[in-house]
Parts: sequence; structure tokens; C-alpha cells
Amino acid sequence: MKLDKSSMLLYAVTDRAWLNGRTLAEDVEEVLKAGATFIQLREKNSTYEETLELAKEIKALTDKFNVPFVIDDNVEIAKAIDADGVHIGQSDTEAERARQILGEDKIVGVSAGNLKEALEAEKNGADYIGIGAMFPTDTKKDHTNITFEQAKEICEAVNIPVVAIGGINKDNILKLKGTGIDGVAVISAIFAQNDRFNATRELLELSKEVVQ
Ligand code: TZP
Ligand code: MG
Repeated sequence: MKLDKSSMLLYAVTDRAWLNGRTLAEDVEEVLKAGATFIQLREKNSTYEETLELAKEIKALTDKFNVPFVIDDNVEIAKAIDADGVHIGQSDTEAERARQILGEDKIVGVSAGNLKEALEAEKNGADYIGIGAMFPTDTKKDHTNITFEQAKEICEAVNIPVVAIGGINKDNILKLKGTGIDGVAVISAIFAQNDRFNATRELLELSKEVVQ
């Protein structure tokens, strides 16, 4: 499955921090039923084996819903479970290595914190870039920040899909209208909510207003 930019619309990134006794697979299935268009497994505090198990469970779901599924940072796990791809940070060697291991048909997404990094990522063969943080967030401590103007500049400069991330929620998402992004990526605005199904639905509708 190679990337169609419409799948960037509502990109859900997992976080087990808010499970409260539920399983991650249950939450992901709920979010897929509500219409999320892309899933990334991002589990910073799991062992290789734990992440592998989670990845297998989620892949079965994303296959069922025909939604792309990438793994954060771990190319080996992406390869092992035949995920649709991987999402990695800023480093050419990482992007090149991911491409070598996964091949041309898989998705390699790269995070970019500014225009230079975005152009670098495109040059290094990224299939899409994630830019942010757009708004304040507590979910990732060591993040860069990107302004509306910077986001717009990046979207104009690159020819690959761009997804915005960082502190995006139903109250601020429409502020991104006019940047030219292809979608929004969220963690807490979905996975930290009591009603994840309706949170996803609402964000999906709002995202369609942002992406023109
Ligand atoms: N990268 C930049 S900000 C961020 C990541 C992974 C965290 C996004 O989480 P939230 O809860 O949607 O702000
Ligand atoms: Mg990373």
C-alpha cells in the first residue's frame, strides 16, 4: 500500500497512557470505526516484544479497515509484521536505512521541525512529512514549534503530503485552515478522551474543513 494523501486527513497516533484498563486494540478499533484515516503505533515505554505484539494486533485491525499503519521509530518491527511503513525522526541515515530495509513500496514518514528539515526529508525519499508542534502540548516534551506561517511555507515548498501535529484539538484545529496541510495527527485529542468514537468523528469533520 503506497500513500494516498487523503489518508492523511485524520492521522491517529497511539498512546497507552490513557487506557484505563482497556486494551490498545479496543481503542484503535473504536477509532477506526469512527473514521480515522491513518494509524501510527507510538509506544515509547514498551519493550521490543510488547511493541511487536501490539503491532500485530493493530495491523489486523488496520488491514480490516484498509487504513495505512506505520510504526514509530522501529523499522525492524515494521518489517517483521509487514506494516505499511515507519515514521522516523530527522536523520538522513535513518530515512535511507528505513527505505533500504522496507523497500520502495512501503511508507517512510519523517518528522520535520522547520523548512530546511522538510526539504531534506523530501530529498531523502520521505513519502510524507509530519510538522509541529503547531500548538502547546504535554504529550511530547522535547518537541520543536512551528508557526502558521512556517507551516504554510513548508506546504508550499514540498511536493509530498504534509500532516500537522502537536496540541491539535477540536477547539484549535480550524486555526490551521490556510496552511495547506493535508491532515492532522493527534494523540490526546483522541486517546485521552472519554468518548474516543465521537472525538474522532468530530475531528474528522473539522479536518475536512481545514484541508481544501
Ligand atoms: N510530535 C510533535 S508534538 C507530538 C509529537 C509526537 C505530540 C502530539 O500529541 P498531542 O497529544 O496530539 O499533542
Ligand atoms: Mg521518533
